[in-house]
Amino acid sequence: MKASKSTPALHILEGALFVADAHYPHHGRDFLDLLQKLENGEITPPQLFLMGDNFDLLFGCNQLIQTYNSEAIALLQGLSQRLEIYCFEGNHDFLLKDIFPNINVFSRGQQPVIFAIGSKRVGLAHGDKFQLGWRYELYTKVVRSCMTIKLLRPLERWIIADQLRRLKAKDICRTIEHFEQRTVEILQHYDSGIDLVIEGHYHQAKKFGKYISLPSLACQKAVGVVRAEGIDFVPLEAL
Ligand SMILES: [Mn+2]
Repeated sequence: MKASKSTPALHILEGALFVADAHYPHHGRDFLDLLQKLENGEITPPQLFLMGDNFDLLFGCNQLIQTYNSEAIALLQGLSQRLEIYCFEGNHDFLLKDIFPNINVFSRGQQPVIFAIGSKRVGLAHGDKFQLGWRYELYTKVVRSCMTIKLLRPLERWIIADQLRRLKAKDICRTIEHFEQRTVEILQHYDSGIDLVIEGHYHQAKKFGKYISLPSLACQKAVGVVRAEGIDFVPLEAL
């Protein structure tokens, strides 16, 4: 699917904060700390972009999984009353619209979404949409369905505990070989009028031409901050 050429309606503001792939709580508590700093006014961005997989496992249509993330969920729900928040669902956190009624949530199917930074057209997505093959497509459609999740409810304790154990042990911070070549292929899914593509998912914290792979909060301990119609990678301690 190519990103549409329609005029962008949504603007990304100077100072907007991009947070991706925190994989909370299994790979550090930085996401929770960051939400607390937003809550107490230590950090005051004009907008917050959650680019996916900030929760290591969270989905709607189920109560049990929310109990593992209740602190961060409550903070986000509170923040969303007074801060403009956009959330791009990832492959670890999805079906989030009901959990966060005041956040602008974009499902995988709605991504990429075209925003504007000044005069630039910017495509935003979590990053798990392109270059993955039919098996992943099928898996993702089955798993990200409220009906599937409700049907599996009798097994929820076993499935969730097993998933959490597996995710906790996962090595998520790896440098991808030949990543630049992959970004060329990803960019082919966007129309040529796009000036910039910002994605998470790959945890690379690298820029190749129009393509920006955001830092992972878990791996690089950094976020993206919009400055001068571009995006800078800023270490957490420098925020
Ligand atoms: Mn991901």
